[in-house]
Amino acid sequence: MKLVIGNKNYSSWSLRPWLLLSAFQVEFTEIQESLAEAGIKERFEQYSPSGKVPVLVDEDLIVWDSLAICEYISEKYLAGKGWPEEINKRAEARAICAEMHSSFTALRNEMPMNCRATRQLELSSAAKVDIAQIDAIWSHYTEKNSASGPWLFGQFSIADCFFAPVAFRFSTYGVALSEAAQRYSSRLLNHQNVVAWREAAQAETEIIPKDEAGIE
Ligand SMILES: N[C@@H](CCC(=O)N[C@@H](CS)C(=O)NCC(=O)O)C(=O)O
Repeated sequence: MKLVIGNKNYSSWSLRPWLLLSAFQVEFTEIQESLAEAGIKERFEQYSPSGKVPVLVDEDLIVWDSLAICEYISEKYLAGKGWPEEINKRAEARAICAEMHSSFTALRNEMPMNCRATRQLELSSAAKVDIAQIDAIWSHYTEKNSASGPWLFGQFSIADCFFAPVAFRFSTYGVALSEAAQRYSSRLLNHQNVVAWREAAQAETEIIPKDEAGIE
């Protein structure tokens, strides 16, 4: 099975399925395509009609879009363990992943994932609302599910994979969080596979100017 990803420093969507596969020790081959070099459309379309990464290639099956990829990995390789076991938790986990997938646009636009950088930014009020909402999600679910483990739904799940790129963003731009959200963010950033991703991102040299926001 192959997972096609972009630059680790910048590709927030790629991190999600990469982290799921890595954390659950599912064997896969990583193919990296540059988001900086010319010809993205042609290069990416050799893997999927979406012309975007990530893409999962499993024999003759092609799955694109990070959420669909994580769902497939969970069903095919994890016997559903990518999601919480209990139905209500599973519904909540899906809700916050869907929200992360479709919303928080101001945060996404103003704070591009840039793992290796430390930056200062003037944020819009819309981005501040997004940050407060994510802080509330992290605080609420870690507290509610703390009896079964330290992650959003106790055990590590797709929900944690979906918020790992946000933890990188908060770290890069020095975002102040509540105590509970900061504790969760630090835990996520210290997850061994997240550390491995950041180390690989730091070793990359390509620069994507539009994703270099803020001042050092
Ligand atoms: N909704 C998609 C978004 C994928 C996406 O936008 N990927 C970016 C890289 S992080 C990309 O391939 N950009 C290339 C382009 O848009 O030309 C997902 O969840 O996988």
